[in-house]
Amino acid sequence: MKNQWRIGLMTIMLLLAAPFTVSAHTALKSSVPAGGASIEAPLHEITMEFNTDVESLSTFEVRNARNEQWKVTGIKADKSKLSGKLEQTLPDGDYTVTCKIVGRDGHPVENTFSFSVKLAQSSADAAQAGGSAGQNVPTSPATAPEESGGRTTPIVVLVVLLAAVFASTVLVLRKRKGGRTS
Ligand SMILES: [Cu+2]
Repeated sequence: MKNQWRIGLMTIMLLLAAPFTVSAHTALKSSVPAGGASIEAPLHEITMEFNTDVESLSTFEVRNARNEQWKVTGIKADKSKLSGKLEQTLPDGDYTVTCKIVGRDGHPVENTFSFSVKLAQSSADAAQAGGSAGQNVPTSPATAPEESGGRTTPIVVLVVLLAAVFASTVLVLRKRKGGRTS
């Protein structure tokens, strides 16, 4: 019987190790502007911070609600940061940033976040003057599936497994206390 417990515990330990390898993937930690933010001042740069270093192949794109792509220049990866400059001031509207990064482990990962622009009236006029001059740079068709739920699954699995480990430990201790040899 003792061996069975040992094998059971070892299996659980191995299963516990699995979620950690999954969560080691590079993921978006924070951004400027933040996801869901409403921007009131003209935006010149977008910066993303990841939980690991990112490779220089990493890139991102900005699209408005009509899926029109806005030009971003000077995209660069610096350690765990990815940034790029906006060539034109974004006029009022909703925007989605899709970053395609290559993490430290070489895995390509895609992250998406959205923000909206609501400029004050005076600067909005200036933005429109600059923005209407050919902002659309359609380079590739929109095939950016969102991958938002990817990180929650390992956590759920982890919690369930921790509960299982706890339960089995309690059972073992109880059996030992009772002095029974099952
Ligand atoms: Cu990975």
